[in-house]
Amino acid sequence: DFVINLLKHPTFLDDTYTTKFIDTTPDLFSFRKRRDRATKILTYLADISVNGHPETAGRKAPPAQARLPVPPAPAIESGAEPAPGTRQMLEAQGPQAVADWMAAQQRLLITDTTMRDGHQSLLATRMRSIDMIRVAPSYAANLPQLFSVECWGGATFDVAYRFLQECPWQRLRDIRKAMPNLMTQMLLRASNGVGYTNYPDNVVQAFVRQAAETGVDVFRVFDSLNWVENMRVAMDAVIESGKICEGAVCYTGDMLDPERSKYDLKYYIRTAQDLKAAGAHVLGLKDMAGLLKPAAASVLVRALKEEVGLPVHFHTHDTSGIAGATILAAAEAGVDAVDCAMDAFSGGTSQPCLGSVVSALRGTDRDTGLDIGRVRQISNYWERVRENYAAFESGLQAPASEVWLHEMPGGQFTNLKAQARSMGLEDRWHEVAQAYADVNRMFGDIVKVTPSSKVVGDMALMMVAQGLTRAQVEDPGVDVSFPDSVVDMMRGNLGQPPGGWPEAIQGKVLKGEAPITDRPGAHLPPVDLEAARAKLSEELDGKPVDDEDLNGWLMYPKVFLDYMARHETYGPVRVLPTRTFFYGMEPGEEITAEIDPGKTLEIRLQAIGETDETGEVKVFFELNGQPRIIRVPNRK
Ligand code: BTN
Ligand code: 3PY
Ligand code: ZN
Repeated sequence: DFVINLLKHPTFLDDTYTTKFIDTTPDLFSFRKRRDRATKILTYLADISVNGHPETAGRKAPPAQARLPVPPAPAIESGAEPAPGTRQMLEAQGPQAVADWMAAQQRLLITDTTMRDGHQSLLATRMRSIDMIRVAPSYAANLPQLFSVECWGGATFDVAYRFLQECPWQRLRDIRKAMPNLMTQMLLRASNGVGYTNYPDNVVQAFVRQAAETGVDVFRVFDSLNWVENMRVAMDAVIESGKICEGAVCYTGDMLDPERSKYDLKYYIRTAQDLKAAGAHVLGLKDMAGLLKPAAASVLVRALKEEVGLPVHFHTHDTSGIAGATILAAAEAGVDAVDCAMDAFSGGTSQPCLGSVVSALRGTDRDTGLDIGRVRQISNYWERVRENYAAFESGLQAPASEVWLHEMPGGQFTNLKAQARSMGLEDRWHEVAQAYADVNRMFGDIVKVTPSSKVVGDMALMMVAQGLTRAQVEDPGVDVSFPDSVVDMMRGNLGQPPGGWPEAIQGKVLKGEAPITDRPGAHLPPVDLEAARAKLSEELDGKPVDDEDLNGWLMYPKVFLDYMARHETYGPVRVLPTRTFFYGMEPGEEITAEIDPGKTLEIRLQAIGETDETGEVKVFFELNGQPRIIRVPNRK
């Protein structure tokens, strides 16, 4: 009876809800499930091979020689545990002990951002999980001295569902498992979670709880207007989870410029003290656009260390080309940890070059203790990986001092450029940059980071597209139809900037409507989580809904449901090599894909047939030696 019931269980009858179930229930009825998932993957391969992938159409293709990247061999005996790292310290002693340990280190601690901000800033966030998970054991074995690996959050969450057809929670779980000695780190947009809008408090709390449970150790929490008041819910939830709460102050403006006195040294010290009072274990100094100059870094880091007393973790972007100097200045001034990206994913709008920082500090009193040879091997792997994402390269060809004009976050740069391209404004990029700067001043000189940066970007694109100047937008006599995101921000729904919104522009945008000035979350009723689970289950034809999926849906309802619908058709395409995922297969080509640990599919595409009168194409495969024919529509 038990077996019959299990077989009739919707999870079995309909194997779309596979990944976690399979991971936690090895071998149960695996024959049927494997076959069905394999058919779905063949359907995906047939479709992409015939029609191409919508995301890479018309874009630069990878070089012909781009191979399946091979990670460096772990420098430990096979089966041996990697050397204990920060993760063991956190597990055994808790977050305060890790913070105290940080502050006591003489060496400069390093966070590797390649798996999150690196590709977010260089490749529009398009890196797939398989390319991360395959190298994670090499990180664990070869670089156990790393402080943490930033590999989750920010824009990676929705992009995984939306464009990569994979589950972000599974990515986190797999990385965590493959890298058991290193702390994982995520970027959390405080009350905006990993989205672009304020969520109800209990949704933020549930999300943090789940992220901690699935595998995040360090939460870098920031608010897009530096409003500490709006960070407490998220910070409290992190503290409650027993993980490390890194409260971040975002750096903007030019601290040593008397003309930008809104964001002066006092402002940063005060905000950092507020973050400490709110319970931060570590202070994040988040320079999302790469605006902090070396001289200012010396002053700021020294003052933060002396007057706040928390360990300081510095994050910057190398858009200007000079951020390496800022890191060295911060190191000299006593910063505790810095973010770098592996060489092949560094520079430009990404983080400064990890190997170069390691080399520059070698033999000094801030020597990082990392093995440069092993860093190079891992970077060589990333170099191969990056080649497969040629379609998503759209960044800077050279350093750009223009960053001090527009102050755009590195993570926004490639995205805004792509948005400009889709509006036919690509060759007017420098006008977009100037408009972005104008909008910032018009809004009162604000912190620009997700989501406030997106609002500024929306407004700038609209002004360039419509040929509107700042003076015209501010002129009460000129009728302007503002983007929805601007209206929402002026209503107070992203919170309050220091000094509030400029009244004239706020009044024009809101047309007399009264804004809120307290916390947006205070106006959002809590979500009944169990009712939400039941509703989602109904949307999914009765499938059981676990906490990870529930949290994904609460954050991104439509994106999540679209992902689930495609998963139903195409199965676990996350197991495909990246080149195959984006370009399909050529006749005669053979690939292997590990569908479950130790169980591989050998797939050969034999031939692609003619399109028949119904518009369908037969694609001929061999799957583990057996012929299989898949019919897909020809949409070309
Ligand atoms: C997306 O861009 O919407 C996500 C990628 C998956 C889209 C699938 S790929 C095969 C099929 N062909 C399309 O044009 N869309 C789907
Ligand atoms: C994000 O929120 O995704 C960022 O990278 C902000 O810097
Ligand atoms: Zn960043």
